[in-house]
Amino acid sequence: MAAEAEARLPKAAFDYYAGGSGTEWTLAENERAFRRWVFRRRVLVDVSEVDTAVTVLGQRLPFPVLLAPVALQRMAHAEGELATARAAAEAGTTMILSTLSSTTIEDVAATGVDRWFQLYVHRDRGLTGELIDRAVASGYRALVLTVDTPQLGRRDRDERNGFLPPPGVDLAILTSTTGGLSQQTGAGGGSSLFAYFARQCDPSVTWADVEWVRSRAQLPVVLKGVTTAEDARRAADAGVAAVSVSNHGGRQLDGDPATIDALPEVADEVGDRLDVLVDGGVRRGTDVLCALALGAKAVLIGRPQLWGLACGGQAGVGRVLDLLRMDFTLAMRLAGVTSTAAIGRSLVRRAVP
Ligand code: FNR
Ligand code: LAC
Repeated sequence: MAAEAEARLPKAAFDYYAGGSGTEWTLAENERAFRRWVFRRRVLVDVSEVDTAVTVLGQRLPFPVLLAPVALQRMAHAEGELATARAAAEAGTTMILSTLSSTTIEDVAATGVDRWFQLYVHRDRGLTGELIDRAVASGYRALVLTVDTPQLGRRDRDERNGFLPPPGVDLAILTSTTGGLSQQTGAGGGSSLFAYFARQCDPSVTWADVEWVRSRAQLPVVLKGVTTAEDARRAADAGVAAVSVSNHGGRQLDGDPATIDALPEVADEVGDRLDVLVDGGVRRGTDVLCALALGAKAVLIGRPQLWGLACGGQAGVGRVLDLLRMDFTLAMRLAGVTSTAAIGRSLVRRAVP
């Protein structure tokens, strides 16, 4: 699907979606690392019925895949985030809407999808507080604070392309207040998003702000971008409801480990205190199975939803979710596990190099 999406999309849009930071080592490593884990499957288990459901933040999901926050989806398809939201609703899963989305908080809420809101703290705290209030008023169930992005990673593809969304697509939630991306041109012709982030988003965010977000929202807070036991413990102590082990799809610190390799230390540290999620490089049902075996409650997918969206709008995103669900069910059967609760560390081991 990635190849078909590449053929359909303008180069600058595809490069923004597909690309990573620096040498793109972490980007590639996220997918590659799954191949370094192998299964210890069991045999002669009655797998005629398998239960793929999980509970995340107290809510039952039919299978353990959520849609990661992904900015600017209207570059992939005219319906953008609305198509994604409708597909998520149909599949019964949760969509996490990005602060930098190309559709408003309220329009996505109107689809009725189960929804969380991803927050980028802006330098203007009044504006940031208003974003939180809008999400709360529109029925978003959780706030996802992304903590791996004090500044945007340097993405050479976007710099070279002078990345700017096409006319008519911009930061729908923020154009009226910050001017959005179209106001960022002129300064050297690099990535408009890099420039926006540097000007508008706040690199001084600390643990104290986690408490501010939590008290302002009165919603469960999810920290997205934790990769160490130390920060996971701190997150649990700060009272967050969940963390996502994430390196932002290899778009931030190049040299970050693959998230599937960082997952065990986080899950070991706090898996009994909060919901541990993981995102980065999940492409197959077997990747989902591996993530659950290493301690994740569920996974988030980023780029696969974009490829589905570019190839077929709502139906395309729906197809991606269907394929993952079928593939995960198959993987459970072939591994000899009948419920997600029974998936544990003994199901995997490191492959012999
Ligand atoms: C992202 N991601 C992201 N994360 C976030 O917290 N806020 C955002 O606005 C975005 N925007 C965004 C745009 C694009 C084009 C991509 C590819 C990613 C990161 C995303 O939520 C997730 O962490 C990764 O995409 C997961 O990796 P995979 O599934 O893409 O390999
Ligand atoms: C990105 C930002 C928007 O990764 O999170 O492009």
